[in-house]
Amino acid sequence: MVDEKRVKKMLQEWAEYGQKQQVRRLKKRGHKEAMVRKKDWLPDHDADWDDVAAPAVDRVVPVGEQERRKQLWDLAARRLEGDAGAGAAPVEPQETSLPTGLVIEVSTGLARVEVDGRVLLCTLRGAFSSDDHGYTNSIAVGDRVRVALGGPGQGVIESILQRRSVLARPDVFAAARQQVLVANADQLLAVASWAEPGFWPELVDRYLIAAQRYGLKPIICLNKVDLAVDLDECRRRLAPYRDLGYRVIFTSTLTGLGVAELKGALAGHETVLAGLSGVGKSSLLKAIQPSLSMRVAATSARHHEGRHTTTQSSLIHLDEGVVVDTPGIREFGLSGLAPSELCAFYPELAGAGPCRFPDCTHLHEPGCAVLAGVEQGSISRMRYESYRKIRASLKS
Ligand SMILES: Nc1nc2c(ncn2[C@@H]2O[C@H](COP(=O)(O)OP(=O)(O)OP(=O)(O)O)[C@@H](O)[C@H]2O)c(=O)[nH]1
Ligand SMILES: [Mg+2]
Ligand SMILES: [Zn+2]
Repeated sequence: MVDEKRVKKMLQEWAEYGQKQQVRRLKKRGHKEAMVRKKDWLPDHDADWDDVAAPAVDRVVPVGEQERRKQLWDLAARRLEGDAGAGAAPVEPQETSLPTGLVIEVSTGLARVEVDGRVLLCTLRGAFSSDDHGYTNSIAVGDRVRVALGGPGQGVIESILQRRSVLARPDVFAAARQQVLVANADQLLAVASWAEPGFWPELVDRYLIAAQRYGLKPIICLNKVDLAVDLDECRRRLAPYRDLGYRVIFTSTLTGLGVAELKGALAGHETVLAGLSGVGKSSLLKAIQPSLSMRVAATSARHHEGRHTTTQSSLIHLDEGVVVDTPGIREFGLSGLAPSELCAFYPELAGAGPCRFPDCTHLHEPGCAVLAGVEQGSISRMRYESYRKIRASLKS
């Protein structure tokens, strides 16, 4: 039996601990502290603890986040139930002798870490400061960490192993700094759908650019091809990507088309799934591996409500390979990119030949080889239009 009181107390202590650490860190940086609401991480909002003065770490949470946290808590409680009695002995934080774990989910100050096949709810050793590495968060999904085992189902992250890659985006609350979304991935699967929501080349291009900047191998997946007149219609639309050498996989979770090919592409890799809400990322994972318990939007009309089914990045094991299902996000990957640098990420534009002006923006100049290429049809108008839109969105 799970001891509700004990779990509640534990989570409360952790939340308080996390806040104190944050206060200390901010004080160090000389921040003025703002009063905040009670931590909404706490499972019980009526929990009687003081509304202490603490910095505003308690941020506005996205739609569905409350529910997700509740689920996380329920899960934590269930895990504790399962692990109760295992009586894991505390281990001395002797760095190298500590077991290594894989971070599968992160929430403010807490992480779920897989260690030897068990999932532990872990706090972060206070010594971690995000000041040390320039990111606003210390740990991310996909991180390999050393964990000191605590009570049943609990642990403390003592250190983070070196990352082979980082996928980041500007922090929503501190635009000058970056937030690590996923650590250690090697592939990025840009998932789009033919319809509901319709194919959006600009977003695919943003993902391709992000993949290149962060050293991930890009793959494009066009899902819901069952909604197209025929497959040729889809092939024609995506031809510019295939011509550039990108791998494009056409799928339908309804007909099963392309699911085996996608499964093969994910095997042996750690892949970040990126795509608008509703394109079918979770559905594809379920099609690849029916045993997964993914949350899938109930109806295909769901995306019109702007509600996200997947609200936070989480790491999922496939029989072969690992994927990180990210919520429908589009901001990542382009921070710090200057407008003049964008062209380099469009090989067909960069290689169009010399323009009359060496600093040509390829937007309006006379004697522009890119504009000429678009007119002649040697450069895809779809790609060029997305170049214009993305360029307009970049800060010079
Ligand atoms: N017609 C059609 N519908 C699909 C296909 N794949 C998924 N859907 C539907 O699309 C809707 C959204 O699917 P999800 O898998 O929840 O989408 P998601 O990308 O995970 O969305 P978020 O979690 O919000 O980012 C669901 O109603 C699915 O049933 C497909 O191949 N064809
Ligand atoms: Mg999803
Ligand atoms: Zn030009």
